[in-house]
Amino acid sequence: MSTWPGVIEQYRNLIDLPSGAPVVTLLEGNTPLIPAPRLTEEIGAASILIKFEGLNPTGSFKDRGMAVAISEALYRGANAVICASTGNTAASAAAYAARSGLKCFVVIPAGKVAAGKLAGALAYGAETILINGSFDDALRLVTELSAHKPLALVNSINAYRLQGQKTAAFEICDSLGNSPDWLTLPVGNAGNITSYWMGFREYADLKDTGTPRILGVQASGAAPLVTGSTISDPETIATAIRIGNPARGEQAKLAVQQSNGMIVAVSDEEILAAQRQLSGEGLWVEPASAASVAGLRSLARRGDFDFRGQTIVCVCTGHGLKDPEIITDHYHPDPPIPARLSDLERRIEY
Ligand code: AN7
Repeated sequence: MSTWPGVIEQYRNLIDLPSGAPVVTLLEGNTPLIPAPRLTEEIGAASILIKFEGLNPTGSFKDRGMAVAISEALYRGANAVICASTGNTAASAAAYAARSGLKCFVVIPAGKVAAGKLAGALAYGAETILINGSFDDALRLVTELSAHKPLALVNSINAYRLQGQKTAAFEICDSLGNSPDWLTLPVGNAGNITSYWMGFREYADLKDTGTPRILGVQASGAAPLVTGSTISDPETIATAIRIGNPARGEQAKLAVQQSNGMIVAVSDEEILAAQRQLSGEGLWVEPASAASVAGLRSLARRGDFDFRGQTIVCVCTGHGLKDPEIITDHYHPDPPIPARLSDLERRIEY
C-alpha cells in the first residue's frame, strides 16, 4: 500500500528545505481537482476544474506552506512561532505548531476573522491576540517584534511558506499531465500567487509541462494590485483577503506579467454569487475562494478573452465551513413545527 506522505516527502527533492530538517506533516496536499460542469458550460471552456484546497487538514491551502515553515523553524531551534493573520494562517500555524510542540502566537484583527478560523486557532491551542487594527497593522507589528525576539515568523514573507505552497502547482501538473491554460486564484498578501508561479515554472523547466496564464482576483474594496496603490482601510466580506498592502505585491505583478495573465477586482456581490454557483455544484467554499470563480466569470462576461477549448483551474483556497456566518446571517427559519407527521406533511408541499 502506498499512502500520501504529505507535501514535503512527496516532492522532497524539489523543496528547498535543509536535508537535516525534521518533517512536520499532517499529510497536507493531494487535494482533488473537481470538475465544475455547470460553470464549464456557462463560461464555454473545454473544462473547468476546482482545486479544492479547503480539503487540507485545517481547511485551507496554508497547510502546505506551514508544513515547510514549521519544519524549518524546528530545524533552526525555534521554541515559538508567530504570525499575523486574517484567519487561515492562524489556524494552520496553530495546528502545525501543536503538532511539533512549538508555542504559537497569532495576531488577528478584532471582529474581522471568520468564526471557523478563530475557533481553529483556539482549538489547536494558539495564544490568540486580537488587535484594534487591520491585518496590515498586525503584519507590521509581528514583523517588527520577530526581528528582535526569538520568534520564528511564519507569514508568507517567510520563503519556506512558498516552498510548501508551490506543491499545489506540481499536483495540478501531475493530475493533468500538463499545466492548465489558465489558473485563477484569490490574491491577498500575494504569497500564494507567487508560489504557484514558482511551482509551474520549476515543473516546466523540469518536465516540460508548460505554464498557465495566471488570473489573480482581489475584492474591489481591497484591491491594491488593481488600483496600483496601498489601501489604508480595505473592506470586503471576503475577510481572508481584506488586505491593503500585500507583502509580495511586486512578485504578484511579475507573475501576472510573465504568464501573460491579469489581476482583476470583483465586487462582494459577485463573490457571493460565485459562492452560490459553486454550492450549486456541491462545492461549498469560503468567500475569498469564490473570488477565483467570480474573476473568471467577470472576464468571460467582458468578452476580453476567448475561453473556448481552454482548460481552466480555479483554486478554491479555503472551505466554506470556515465562515458559516456568511450563510447563516441571512437565514431566518420559520418557527419550529410540532413533531407530528401531519404538520410535516403540511410544511413539505412537494
Ligand atoms: C482562503 O490567513 O492572509 O494572497 O492571514 O485565507 O497568499 O495572502 C489568508 C489569505 C486566499 C490569499 N484565500 O492568499 C491569512 C491570509 C484564502 C485565504 C488568501 C487567503 P495570499
